[in-house]
Order: sequence, then C-alpha cells, then structure tokens
Amino acid sequence: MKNAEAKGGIAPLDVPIIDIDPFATEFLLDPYPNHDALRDPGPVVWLSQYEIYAMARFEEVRSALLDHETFLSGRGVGLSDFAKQEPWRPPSLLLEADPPLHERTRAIMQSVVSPASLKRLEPVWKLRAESLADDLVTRGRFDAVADLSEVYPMLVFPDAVGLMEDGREHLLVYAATVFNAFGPQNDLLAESLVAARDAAVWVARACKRENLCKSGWGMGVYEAADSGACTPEEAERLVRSLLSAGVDTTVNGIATTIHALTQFPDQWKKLRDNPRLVRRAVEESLRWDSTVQTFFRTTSRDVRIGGVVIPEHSKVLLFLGAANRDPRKWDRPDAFDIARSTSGHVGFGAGIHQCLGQMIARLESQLILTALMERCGSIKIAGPVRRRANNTLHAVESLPVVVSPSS
Ligand code: OVV
Repeated sequence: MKNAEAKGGIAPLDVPIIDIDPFATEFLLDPYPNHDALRDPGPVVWLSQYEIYAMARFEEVRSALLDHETFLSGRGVGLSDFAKQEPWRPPSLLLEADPPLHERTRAIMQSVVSPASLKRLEPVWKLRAESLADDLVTRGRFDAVADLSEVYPMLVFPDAVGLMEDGREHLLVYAATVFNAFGPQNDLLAESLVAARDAAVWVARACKRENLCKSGWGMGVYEAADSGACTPEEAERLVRSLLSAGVDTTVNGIATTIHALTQFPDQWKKLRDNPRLVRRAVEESLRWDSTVQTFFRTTSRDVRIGGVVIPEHSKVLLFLGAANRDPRKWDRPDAFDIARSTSGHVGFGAGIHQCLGQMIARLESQLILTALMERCGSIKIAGPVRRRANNTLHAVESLPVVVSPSS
C-alpha cells in the first residue's frame, strides 16, 4: 500500500480492480486516455493503489453527488478521512461540512455572494476585461495563462472580496496547495505545502475582519456574524473559503476555455459569428475539460450500486471529468462543441454542494471571452502548451498564443 492515509481495506471480491494511479503525474497532466479504463469495467471500481472505491460514469457520479446523506463531505472531500487523520488545515465549514452545519453556512454565503452583488460588479468587471483584451490584442503575442487567465480573475475577484492589496500574489500559491491537498500525500503535495508556507500565513491574515474593506463579500460574511448567523470565528473561516475556491478555479477555467477554442478553430469562428454562444462555450469547456477533475465522498452506510455494495465508512473517488465525457451520457463526448446542450454536466458538481461561486466563474469567463472575441479574428497556439500537475485541478501552466485583430 502506497499511502498511510488510505486504509480502505482489502480488495472486495465483486468489484473490478484497477491498478491505475489517478494521482501519478502523467495521469494528472492528461487524464483522458485513462478514463475508459475507469468507466468501462463497471459502475464502481476499486483502486488498488489507494485501496478505495471510485466511480467514473456520469449516472453514478451525479447520483452520488445528489445523495449527500449517503455520500458525506464532512469527513473531507479528499483522500484523507478526517475521522481517522487530522486535516492539514481546519476543515472548510462549507465544502467539508454536512447538514445541518452546511445548511447554515451555505445560506450565509449565498446571501453574501448574491446575484444582486454580482450585478453591481458587472460593469466594472466588463471594463477591466475590455481594457485587458485591448492590451493583449495590441501585443499580438502573449501567454494566455501568465498574461490573461492568471491576470483577469486577479483584476476583479480580490477587490470584490475586499482583500488587502499587498501580497495578493499569494492567492494562487495557496489555492494550488488547497487543491493538491485533496489528493494523496505525494511529492506534489509535499512540494506544494513547502511552497505555500508564506501564502498560508498571508491568507490567514487576509481573512481577518480588520484587513477587509468595508464593502465587499468578505465584510459581508462578518456582517452576517454580527446579525447572529454565525460566530466571528466561523466568519473568518468562511472568508477563507472564498480565497481557497475563488481564484485557481477561474484561472484554470478561463485558460482551458481558450485552450479549447485554439484547438477547435471552427468553434472559435462559430462563436465569433454568434457571440450569444459565449455562455454555452463556457459551459462546454467545463464539460469537455473540467477544471475540478475529482472529489471524494465518504459513505455513511452500506450502499448498493449496480451489483456491488460499498460498505459504510468508505472513501469513494468521484471522477467528475470522466463523468463529463462518459459516452453513456454524451454524444461524441470528446468533441468540443459549443452548440451542444451541456445540461446536467457535473463540472460545478451537483446537489447541495454545487459550486457556490458558479455565477462568479461564469461571469468572469463570459466577460473576458467576449472582450477577446470582439477583438481577435483568430487565436492560434504559438508555442509549447504546458500543463501544471495538480492533484485535483486540470491546470494549465503556459499557453502561448498569437492573435490577429478582427477586421
Ligand atoms: C470548492 C472549494 C475548493 C477548495 C476550498 C474550499 C471550497 C473551501 O471551502 O475552503
């Protein structure tokens, strides 16, 4: 056994045994060639490397996400079982919580990150997208990660939360570690934890009330505490959720959308011919190359799936990215097609834990993509595309592109 934290027990008799390591670097860099081997043997498989159950078909993944009473989040949504192992940081009160706690914290966050607050922010976010796109088109050649996808969310999100100015660059390092920490204790996590030491200190400071602007989502959470919805300590940890989940996700989501459009020039053309497809393009990108590839749950009871019983207290790895390309669900699953219906995709999860920030993510993606598409006739890969291995995110490190101004 590779990992001390994954004491899943001996291989069950009735479940296909798979020896693929979904947290090996090659897998993380390019998960797709492995997905058939995880989906085809059965609705539930056993990953011998970690001694855990896994599901990679759309139906079962979605059903598990919807059944939060059987598939718990409170024992962690990573490999580590919080009932057996101390988490690397105090658990998220949102992501790593079950009802009734989750109902209370989710309601607080939903009242703070409201559609109305986003509507107020949209005009400024649009201007910032347009000004960035102007610069990039003038340059003609740029890195769609370093110069675009890592830039735009940082131009809008930290201000919306109301974060202090100094040290915001720590956000990306911190988030990469948060997402690495859902995987096993591999080299990737070890290196990430070392790299993020200063970032974790900064994030802890940034979440404090005295370091947040008066208006902003962060202070909004503290105001909820003032009215009795939670304690000030809970508010601090809920602000941490915004910082953990709100940056690296959109950074990689935007990079992935652009990557997809460079690989499918006909789709770029289709989008330029019909800009109203931008919403669908963003959604299809999440389906076709899901930013969050995996999350775990822990079973609260014996649960029968297909012909097999997953015993209670089992960690189960859910392959969201594989579900979103399951041929049992999707026609031509590997084709990036911005005109298709992506209804039901699990790129934002499903059920009570479904992405709280999905409206933020969609707005950022749509605004920057629209600004870019209005200015660029073509966008082409202009150098080696590099992936960044992460235990949870399908991340892009470098995406050199050349754009031509629209005629
Ligand atoms: C969805 C998500 C990812 C990472 C961290 C958190 C949430 C959090 O709540 O801290």
